[in-house]
Order: sequence, then C-alpha cells, then structure tokens
Amino acid sequence: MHDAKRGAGLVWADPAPLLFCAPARYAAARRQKEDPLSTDALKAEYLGAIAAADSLDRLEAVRVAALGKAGGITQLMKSLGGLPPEERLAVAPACQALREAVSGALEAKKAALGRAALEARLTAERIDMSLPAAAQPVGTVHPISQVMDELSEIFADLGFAVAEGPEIETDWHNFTALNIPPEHPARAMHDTFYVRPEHGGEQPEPDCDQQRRVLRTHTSPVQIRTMMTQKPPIRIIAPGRVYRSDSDATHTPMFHQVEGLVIDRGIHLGHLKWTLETFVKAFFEVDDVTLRLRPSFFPFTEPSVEVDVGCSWEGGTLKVGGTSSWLEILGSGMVHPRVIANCGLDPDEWQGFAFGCGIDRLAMLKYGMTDLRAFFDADLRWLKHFGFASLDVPTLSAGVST
Ligand code: 2NL
Repeated sequence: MHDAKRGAGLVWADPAPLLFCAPARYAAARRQKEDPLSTDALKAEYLGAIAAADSLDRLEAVRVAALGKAGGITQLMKSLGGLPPEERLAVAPACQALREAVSGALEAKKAALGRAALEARLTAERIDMSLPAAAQPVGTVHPISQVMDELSEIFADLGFAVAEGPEIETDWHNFTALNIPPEHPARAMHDTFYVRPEHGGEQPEPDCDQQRRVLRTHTSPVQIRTMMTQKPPIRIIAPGRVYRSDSDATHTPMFHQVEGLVIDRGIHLGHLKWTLETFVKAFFEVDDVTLRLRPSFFPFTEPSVEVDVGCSWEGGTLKVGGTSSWLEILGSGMVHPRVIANCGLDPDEWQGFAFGCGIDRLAMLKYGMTDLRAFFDADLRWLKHFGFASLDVPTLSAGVST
C-alpha cells in the first residue's frame, strides 16, 4: 500500500485504510492520551493522498474516504458527539480545521487536475499548420455545364438575362401556346413523353391541354412563361434539359437546349442576324465567320430560318471559319404573331425574334467530341480529358473557354 518512491507521504491505491483507520486511530490516540485526536497526523495522511491522486477518479475516492457519509473525517466529527462537553470544546476546533484543510485541498487538487487534463488535451490536439494538406480528388466541370456558362456569359454581355422554368410542363405551355394545337402534326415529331396522371400529370379530360403534363420537348415554354409574366422589352436565353422519346447514336432521350428570345418594338430579321453572328463569333472564338440563313418552317416563327455556319476541314477535323463546308447549328425566326397574342401581348405593338439550338451539338463542334453518348456515360477518363477546371469561369475578357 505504501508507495516507496513517493517518500514520506502515504499513498493509498485504495483509500479504504483511511476510511477504517481514522476513527480507530482516534480511539487509540485517546487511550494513549497523546495529541488527543491525532488530527495533525490524519491531516498529513489525507493531504498526502490528495497530493498523490493522479486522476479525478482517485481524487474522488480520497474525498469519499475522508468526507463521504462513512468517511474518516465524517466519522470523527460524529464521534465528537459522544465526548463530554469540555473535552469536545477542546478538540472540536482541530477537527473543524482538519475538515476545512482537507476539503480545501480536495477543491484545489480537483481544479489542478482539470487544468492538467485540459492542458494535455490541448497539447495532444495541436495541429501542425506546416503539414501539406491531404490531396483531395477534384472533379471537373462537365463540357455541357461549361458551354451553358459560356452562353450565359456571351448573352449577358448583349443584355440577355437567363430564364428558367419547370421540366414537367403543361401541354398548353409546351405546344398550344407555341401555335401547335392538339391535332397539329408537329406534335408527333416531338416524340413527347407524357406524364401519367398518378405521377402528377392531372388529366380530368383527355384533351384538356391546360391539365395534361408532358416532359418539356424544348425550352420554349420558359419563354412563353416569361412573355406572360414580364413586360417587354424582353431579352432572355433559356438553357436547360429537354426530353424526347428518341434514342440512338445521335439522339438521347434527355438532351440540352438553349433558346433565345427578344421582344421589343420594331424588331426585325436584321437584329436576329446580327445577334446570331455576334454570338457565333464569341462562342467559337473566331472573327472570320460566315452565317448562311436558309428558309425553313417552325409553327412558332414566321418567317423561319435555319442557320448554317461556314466551316473548313483542317487535318481531318472540321473547324469553324471559311466557307468550304456548312454545318447547321440552329433554328430561328421572327416570333409568330399568334404566339405573341397567346401570351397576352399585342402583336401590332410587339415583335421579336427567337432561336433555339442543341447545347450538346455546340459543345461537340467546339471541343471536337465525336460521340454524343459520351456526355451521359459518366466515364471518368473522358470527363478528365474533356472537363474544365472548376475555377476557370468563362469570361469575355479572358476568352470564354480558357
Ligand atoms: C431548333 C429550332 C427554334 C424557337 C426555337 C421560339 C420560342 C418562342 C417563340 C418562337 Cl417562345 N420561337 N423558339 C424559334 C425557332 C427555332 O428552335 O431547331 N431547335 C433545336
């Protein structure tokens, strides 16, 4: 029980001896008529045990042994009651002093152990700021996202805002408002996904185009919603996901489209041509660009034009610029007066142009990808090769793609 290394102080691994010995010692002391209560010796023993306690648990054990219900000092105090009054008066102050000294020492030691524990924790938890950070795998920006960012940047510079809308649309916003009534043959060409009523496509009457829901087949409904809620002049682009039930080497059931819309007074085809030319130059980062506008048909534009960009073959790859080859990149036209009227605007006062093109196609042409399906394969090697650094935000001043 004695810890020889600690020298004079008695150290109890188990404080039981204090508990049982103190009153007995007291009785013996009385019998021997020495220092009647041996309080000095008891004090030395308790203080020694407190000093030696090297954990809060051990200190608590000492406290219980000294001051607990059955503790030595508690017993000592109790036994005072059995003494004759004058003897009690003579010894009580020493007992009191013993109790105070021990509880004071317990408190002080408890605080010291708490401080030491905190100190040890702070030392153990110290962070070495000079260590290099563990390498984190860093992803890249998908080419589609990159192209969407480039488009937003280029059109923002021309005063266009980016508009968004729901991907589950009403039949009316996706078709009817765009001059494609329910029986129109153009609906068949869109390979529409219809949403079942139990999946949120309400259908109280089969042909009610306000209620029937579809996965939007183009982002035109975003422009419809904008025309219905904002006062012209309007300049927006609407990039986003669109859906058609079509899947082969050149078609995926979900793909990405950007549409643009300008509504103002006195807008004509010249505004459309200049805007598209400016866009194509900025996007492909070439000044020598020739556009070819061919007459076409869309139900929502009149007149309608398809736009080809002049290209040339360089070492087996098609480059934008020159006129030896033509590549169709977008469809456009003057917004049909009926579409303007469907949105609650007076077509005699407001005119506009609109265009639409596939983002996947733009990305393939600009960055030399050959297989559309790679966009959706999530192949990390492909993404590493064609992806963009996440902090390289496209800006016009630094070049949109660098
Ligand atoms: C294509 C052709 C086009 C539009 C989209 C449009 C939108 C409204 C009104 C009128 Cl709200 N037009 N959008 C116009 C012409 C062509 O897209 O080939 N897209 C891939």
